[in-house]
Amino acid sequence: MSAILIAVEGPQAGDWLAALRDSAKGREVLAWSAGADDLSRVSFACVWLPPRGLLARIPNLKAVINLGAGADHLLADPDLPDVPIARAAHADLTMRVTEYVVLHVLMHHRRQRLYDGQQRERSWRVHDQPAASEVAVGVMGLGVIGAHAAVALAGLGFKVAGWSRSPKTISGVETFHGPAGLDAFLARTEILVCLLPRTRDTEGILNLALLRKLKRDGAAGGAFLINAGRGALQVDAEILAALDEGTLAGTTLDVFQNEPLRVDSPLWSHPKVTITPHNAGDISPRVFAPHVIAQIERFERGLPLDNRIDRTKGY
Ligand code: NDP
Ligand code: OXD
Repeated sequence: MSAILIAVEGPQAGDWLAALRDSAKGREVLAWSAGADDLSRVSFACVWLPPRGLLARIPNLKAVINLGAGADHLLADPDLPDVPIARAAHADLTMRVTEYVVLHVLMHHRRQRLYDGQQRERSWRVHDQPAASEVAVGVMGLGVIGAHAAVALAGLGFKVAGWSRSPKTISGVETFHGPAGLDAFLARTEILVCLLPRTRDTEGILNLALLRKLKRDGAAGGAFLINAGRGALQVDAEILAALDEGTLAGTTLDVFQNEPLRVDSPLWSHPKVTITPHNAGDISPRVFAPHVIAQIERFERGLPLDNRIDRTKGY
């Protein structure tokens, strides 16, 4: 049986190796290390943020499994071999990101940052609280995760819309698509949730001009941004400008241009910014590893990979 190479950057590397070895039914699973030279036994690579050029060094590579949802890092490798690439799309990951989105939409909706500040001052003051049904949430990206998050938010009673590249029909969610649908989507949105992939078309999309198109005079009392898509979608300086001029009343950012976020970034200390360390959704290696092995077995039987990346679309 052909071997699997695993190359994972980050704290989950050991968990991925153990989980894939446990699921591999005796198949050889090699952990990549900088000194590894004989990669000729490898047919499949399971990767998260692998070093540039690594995949090109595997002479008999048949397919790549990206162990995260977004494959932008892989696609940016100029030496990426021309083999099929699948990405992680699984209920475990979808639910984790949905939890994150619901948590932060509710945090802004229920003004939790305001009440946290009051608690520090031992101040007992109640503020007006609109119902969810009065507040318009908009989800950019209606893929596996965005569509699920949109439906969950609609289930809480919010007025939910979504924006995608191609037209969609989702029960309980108003849908917009394409560049032509963007302004109308923004004009009705008070809490904007971004779950877009990073592509040539989406880089820098969360800029001041776009944020100024959001609805500020709605029941939420201002416009809010939650970005759990990719850091390259947001222009940090313009987000800060939007906060300072009142275009945004608050933001939650999980992803950044450069991760980890630099210690001297002004985002850390801005009173209207909530920061999390790209943890909206880390898929569980134990849960996903059996699916990775099943994908590989199906592929060896001649079936196509599920959740294959379309290189022309860039996601
Ligand atoms: P999908 O590929 O399933 O969905 C992507 C969505 O974005 C689709 O609806 C697609 O439209 C839409 N889209 C892409 N390009 C454009 C565009 N130019 N204009 C409008 N819409 C566009 O991805 P997932 O839902 O699985 O994941 C989305 C992203 O979330 C990932 O790429 C990743 O960057 C991020 N992510 C972040 C995590 C975190 O921990 N912060 C965890 C998991 C994911 P269409 O449906 O028409 O193709
Ligand atoms: C991602 C992930 O794409 O964690 O960010 O899956």
